[in-house]
Amino acid sequence: MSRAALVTGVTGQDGSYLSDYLLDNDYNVIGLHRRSSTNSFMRIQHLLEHPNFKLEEFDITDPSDCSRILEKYTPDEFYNLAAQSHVGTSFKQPFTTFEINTTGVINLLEALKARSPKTRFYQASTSEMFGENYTIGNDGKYQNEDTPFAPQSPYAVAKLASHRMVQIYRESYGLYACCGILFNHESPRRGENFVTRKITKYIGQLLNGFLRDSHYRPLKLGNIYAYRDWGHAKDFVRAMHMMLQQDSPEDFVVATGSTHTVKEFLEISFGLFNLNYEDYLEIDPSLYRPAEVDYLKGDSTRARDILGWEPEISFKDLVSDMVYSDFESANQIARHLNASFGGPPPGLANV
Ligand code: NAP
Ligand code: F7E
Repeated sequence: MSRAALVTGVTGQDGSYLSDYLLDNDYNVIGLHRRSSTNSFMRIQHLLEHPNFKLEEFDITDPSDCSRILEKYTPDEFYNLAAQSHVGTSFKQPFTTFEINTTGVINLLEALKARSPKTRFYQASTSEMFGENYTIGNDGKYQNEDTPFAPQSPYAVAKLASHRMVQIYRESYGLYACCGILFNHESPRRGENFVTRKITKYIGQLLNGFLRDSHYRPLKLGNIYAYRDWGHAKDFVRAMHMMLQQDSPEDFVVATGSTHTVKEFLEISFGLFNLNYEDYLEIDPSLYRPAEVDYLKGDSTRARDILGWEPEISFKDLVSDMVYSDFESANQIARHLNASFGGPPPGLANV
């Protein structure tokens, strides 16, 4: 019989890829999304007619909604991917960030305990919890399950609080609940205000004539010297699923083990078209964060040994997947404008 999985954050990057993956593996997927006055289904448009996919309105900040949904479905697996996931925004909206990323998780844990204690629960924890901390080994600096946490943004503190709450509910009430400490993962479905997608979207617009002449604007970024361990979201959702298939629940670091600066991402992505990013970049100090995480490089030896997880998509392939996808999207819009208006794209600054 097919297993049932509930996925919060289904309209987000990971929720959409995880749904694809679970449906390919014969699950019934119930995607939980918050009500919106506009269409937020862009990333799951292709799933809306799938016979094993269903949507339910849901808000993690409402405890009664968490109880209702778990009582209604008592699913085999529950993936909590809902979050205010932007680190920069968390400095401006610390209360909202806590409400969603911490209180919301407690709402779910309480509902699981009362309504569906046999459900296997996955929590989306993050490498941001390490903050400035790292361990020094033979291959230099890295973070793994033994590296102490030192969060330095409201986002990271909120995620660390929920991370610990999941462990407490696991240890105190015997829930099958675990946390994936995931390092950055990106894709063509990445939100447009994360640095990788901001860069690739800019390149797509530039190459398709949207930034010509009086419509030119530079690419404005903040700190380009931060190191991130960037993987592909498609690889990372497989690890989430693997974590819920173990005999007993455990937390795992999931990372590629390679790290690159934002500057390297710029060099490689612009370099694919023989462009020099320095001709387009403007550093905007207003985009610096009040506190920055300078260096992330994950060691996922435990995930590789115990789960058998390996990333399959390299950093270079990730960058080109994102760049060519944004090139193609901008190109389609340009072609449509050409066909409709009989001329070149009218230099829209922000399509
Ligand atoms: P994302 O694209 O920003 O998606 C976040 C999702 O959460 C969206 O579907 C959003 O819905 C939903 N959401 C926000 N507030 C909600 C609420 N009150 N009730 C119900 N749903 C709500 O994030 P992502 O990149 O897919 O990341 C998935 C999870 O992994 C997040 O928890 C994130 O913090 C964590 N994480 C991500 C990374 C990464 O590199 N991507 C790394 C480590 C951990 P709307 O569409 O309505 O906004
Ligand atoms: O920033 C720098 C910025 O916002 C990466 C989330 O998924 O991964 C993500 O958090 C780096 C930082 O991702 C801009 O200062 C420079 O050093 O793409 P980001 P993040 O903060 O690493 C973790 C693991 C999560 O859990 C989060 O949910 O790039 N940077 N200039 C910029 N960043 C942004 N967003 N915009 C800029 O203009």
